[in-house]
Amino acid sequence: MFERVLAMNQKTRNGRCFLGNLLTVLVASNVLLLVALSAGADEAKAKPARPDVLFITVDDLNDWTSLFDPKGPIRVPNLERLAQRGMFFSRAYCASPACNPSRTATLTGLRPSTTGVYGNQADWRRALPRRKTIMQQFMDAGYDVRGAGKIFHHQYGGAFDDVASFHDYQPMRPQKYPPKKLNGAPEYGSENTDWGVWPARVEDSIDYHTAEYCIKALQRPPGDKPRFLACGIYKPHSPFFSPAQYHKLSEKIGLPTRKADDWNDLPSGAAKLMKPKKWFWQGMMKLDHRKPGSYQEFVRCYASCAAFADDQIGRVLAALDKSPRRDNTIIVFWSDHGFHLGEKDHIEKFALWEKSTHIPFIVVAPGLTQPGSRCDRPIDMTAIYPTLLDLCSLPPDARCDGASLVPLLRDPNAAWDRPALMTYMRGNHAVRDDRWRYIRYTDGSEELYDHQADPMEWTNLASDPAHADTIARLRKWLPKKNAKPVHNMKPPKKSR
Ligand SMILES: [Ca+2]
Ligand SMILES: [Ca+2]
Repeated sequence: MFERVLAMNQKTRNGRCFLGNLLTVLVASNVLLLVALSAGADEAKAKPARPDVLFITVDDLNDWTSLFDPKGPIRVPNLERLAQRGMFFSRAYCASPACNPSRTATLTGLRPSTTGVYGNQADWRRALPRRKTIMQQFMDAGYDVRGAGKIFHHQYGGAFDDVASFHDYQPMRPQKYPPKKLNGAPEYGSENTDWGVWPARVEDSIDYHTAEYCIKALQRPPGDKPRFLACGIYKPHSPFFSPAQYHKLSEKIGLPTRKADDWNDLPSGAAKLMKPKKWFWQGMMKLDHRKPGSYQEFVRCYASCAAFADDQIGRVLAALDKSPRRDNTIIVFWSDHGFHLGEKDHIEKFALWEKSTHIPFIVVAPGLTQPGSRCDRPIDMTAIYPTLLDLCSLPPDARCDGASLVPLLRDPNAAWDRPALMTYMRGNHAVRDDRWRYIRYTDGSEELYDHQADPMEWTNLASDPAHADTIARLRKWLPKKNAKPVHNMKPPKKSR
């Protein structure tokens, strides 16, 4: 056609045909456009496609697992395999040892002390109406963003689920409870404070459906857009229910190591913050006295739930492995906080000690992380937001409280001056470096533990003058601002 038009133009050249000249201009500009387009395609070919992100979060999984120690009592083979694909962080900590403040801090990049989101009922979205979540940053950057399960804190049947953070989101299924408590202890806690074999079929569990959504999303043929997929696994959160096959895996598990008089050296701030929570431990001891073996069964059921969660994550990872985008997918795996199983006479999270704040955290960044690498630098989850922006070449966000981990992903021994920082309720903080845990409560009382000599945090050294310099050094990292607590969301009125 191009030649034909040129010939036509040749014929009419002497007649100064306006139409011919116009056509010549049009054709020439089309040629230029074609050349430009083909150059663009070459450039796109040369430039690697933007990576997908698989963002997996798990609820209340602590460090008593084979991920931290091959001999660890709770077996998590899929997480071990995941760690072999990228970098495992041995000293990763939550931003706060409760679901809502931890998830809000991780997903907005802002600490509880910056936002005032401290408790599980704190209405985070009302307090931060314009703050973009990490998912919204990826939506703005042209990603297809999907998610399922517990990504934000599950409050009042999903009232905190931020639908604006996803193009498509499948909420967590409601918990179905057995007709009566399985632990045979109606006096111990609520129906949520229960443990045992439930449901009979894996297909009837909450997390099976979350994993199914993610598997189907990974099976979709990749479109034009890169993909951000968030997978929120709910177990091992209470109630500690899982199908029978997972209980078999934890039949022989022992009990955590405890020190009988561990509370003797705790300061006033700890006693005030932790005393209301002591009910669970005291209740457990009474229950175990009345019904011997109850405590052991409680621990076994937590471990069974962790094995179940690991299995569901394994199914999602197997689907990724079958996807053509496998080698161009960044994987981030984290737990929202840890969990005490009786250490320090505490059963729950909601504490600034190691067991409630130490979490499993793995990053697989193709082309950056070395398979099977390990980083021992202390970090906390406010790092995820800036790290993902950095890894995917999205614009940095100056408001972020944390720093990008890319230097550590490149070299796990790179210089890293900042410790991990944790906050629980207003004015209570813990600072963790590679050796020490320093806790300061809102009344000014303190704890200091030397993890080199005392990994169980049995001996509080805060009043020992020999460690005054260490405390002064760590104290400098406490937040300067302690934002006022934001309003709690009111519970919906119960329908009759
Ligand atoms: Ca949690
Ligand atoms: Ca002690």
